Amino acid sequence: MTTASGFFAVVGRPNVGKSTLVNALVGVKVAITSSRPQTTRNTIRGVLTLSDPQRQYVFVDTPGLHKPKNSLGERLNKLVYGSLGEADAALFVVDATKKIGPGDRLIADRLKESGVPVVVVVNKTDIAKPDQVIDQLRVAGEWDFHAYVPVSALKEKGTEPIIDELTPLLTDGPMFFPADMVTDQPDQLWAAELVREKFLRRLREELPHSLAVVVEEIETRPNGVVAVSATVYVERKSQKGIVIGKGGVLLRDVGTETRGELERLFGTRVFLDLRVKVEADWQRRDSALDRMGF
Ligand SMILES: Nc1nc2c(ncn2[C@@H]2O[C@H](COP(=O)(O)OP(=O)(O)OP(=O)(O)O)[C@@H](O)[C@H]2O)c(=O)[nH]1
Ligand SMILES: [Mg+2]
Repeated sequence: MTTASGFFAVVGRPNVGKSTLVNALVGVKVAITSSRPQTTRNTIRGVLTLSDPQRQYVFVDTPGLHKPKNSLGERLNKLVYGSLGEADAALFVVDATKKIGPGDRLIADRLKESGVPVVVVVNKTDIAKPDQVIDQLRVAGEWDFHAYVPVSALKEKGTEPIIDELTPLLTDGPMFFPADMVTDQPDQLWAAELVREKFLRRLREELPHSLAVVVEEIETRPNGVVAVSATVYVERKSQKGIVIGKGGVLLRDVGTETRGELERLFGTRVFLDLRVKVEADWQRRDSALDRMGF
């Protein structure tokens, strides 16, 4: 029996819905999402395996491309363009409710240079006016890319035509992942992402950018409980109190919510130990970024 597979990089500006789209395409939550720009900080592979004929689509979620303000931003942008090197095609996500601007045009140019086929995904059609969607398709149409698909990633509407566009771009050959695997992200990274997601959804303004979460250990105890120890890093002492919250309420709520999600994932009781530490200006310091795994 022949099988086919392909790697598809999902790129675009911050907050356009790339991670939401990857989750919708895979059918399982494999990437965290939030209304804060620059939620995604690494490449995350989400895998969709279909049968008759057996074929595998590997979607590579990437950080939003933006003008870098620090070392972290520079590293993230490099990571995105690097992901194009191994991609069979790119999904270029644009927000239907925001006019196409210089940020999108820059990405379009880089995609042209890369030579990979590009499917432009016009997202958030559920909240856009029909005229906005038509306008967006017309303006983006000038780039003359491989295909254009309007979708609502949030409502999981319109994703089927994306798959149809990608199928002819698959290459015959072995599948990269077992058929029941939806991501290759290790539990340790996923647990850290879930903690960060809960903070992103609760914190305002600039603080979300200052947060990083590292899970040091996941250990299954003899009684079956999974013990997870994680450190939440902030950049300044003043931020520590905000992250902990009045009387420790914020930290506790984030812990409870993350624990619930991890218990559903692992199918067993979870003990989550969350600590908060200051790592001064970590977003600018290469040594700190190395240590934190960026
Ligand atoms: N209404 C609506 N909201 C959406 C849709 N897709 C994504 N969103 C929302 O847009 C926000 C950003 O979504 P993400 O998927 O985190 O965006 P992203 O492009 O991955 O963002 P970064 O990782 O920061 O680059 C979240 O609040 C999503 O719920 C959509 O189709 N419709
Ligand atoms: Mg994202």
